[in-house]
Amino acid sequence: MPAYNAALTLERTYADIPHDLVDHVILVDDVSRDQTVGIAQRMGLHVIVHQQNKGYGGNQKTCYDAALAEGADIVVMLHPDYQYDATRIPALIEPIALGRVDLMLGSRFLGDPLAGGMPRWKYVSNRFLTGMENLVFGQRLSEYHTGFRAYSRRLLETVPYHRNSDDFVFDQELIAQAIAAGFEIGEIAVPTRYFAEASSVGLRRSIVYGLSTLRVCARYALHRIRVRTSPKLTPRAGGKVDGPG
Ligand SMILES: Nc1nc2c(ncn2[C@@H]2O[C@H](COP(=O)(O)OP(=O)(O)OP(=O)(O)O)[C@@H](O)[C@H]2O)c(=O)[nH]1
Ligand SMILES: [Mg+2]
Repeated sequence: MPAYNAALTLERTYADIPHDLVDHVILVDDVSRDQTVGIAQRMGLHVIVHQQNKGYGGNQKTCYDAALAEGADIVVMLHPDYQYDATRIPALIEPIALGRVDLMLGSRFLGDPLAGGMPRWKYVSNRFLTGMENLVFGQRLSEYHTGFRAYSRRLLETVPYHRNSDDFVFDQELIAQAIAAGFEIGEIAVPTRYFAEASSVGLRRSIVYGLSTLRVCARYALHRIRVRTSPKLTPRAGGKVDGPG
């Protein structure tokens, strides 16, 4: 769980995690200004505290490093803001456990995001960016912008996620890396939940995020047609050697 000011929602989020299936829960705190760390420690989570605010992507880098160091076979990324339904973790990870795909996305767009309270402007921009990404990446996914994902160990060992942005676009860069490395992606439907504590990203940051996402698409396209090879999209040396299935 990449956490930033999650004190009001952390306990609820954690309570929904199926603990018979999930062996280990890591929370990385990105210098929250509230009681996130204290609450997480009291709950007995594996807590890592950043000394400096690194941003959402920087937070995930620490999360995945720690998860791999703990020996995780499958890593689930879950926002601690109770926006995503953690009871869906078994369905989310099943295709990875069965070896069918290496990346799973919990998609709000397979349901009714507007009914779940997604603001209309976010709905429209999500739709637009998802359409562009499908076109460029050659996929048919219903959304790329979810904060509920699962990765196989071999995916995280293969893609050079440390090279990614420390900001929100990290999520899009990781998907581009997965596709460039030839990994299969699957999705399941998850309910949309919007409420005050679950959403802090306003118009300005969303515009930056949208433009950065388009840049990820452009970089991917140039890489694919070999006009400009991108180190970000080149699998790590010493990573997976046998090629994705
Ligand atoms: N590290 C870090 N994390 C942040 C920051 N701002 C938000 N986050 C985290 O990023 C995640 C997404 O931010 P949210 O505010 O939930 O975004 P949202 O408004 O729900 O986004 P949408 O689902 O697109 O509406 C949450 O888990 C936050 O805790 C930040 O400045 N630094
Ligand atoms: Mg949120």
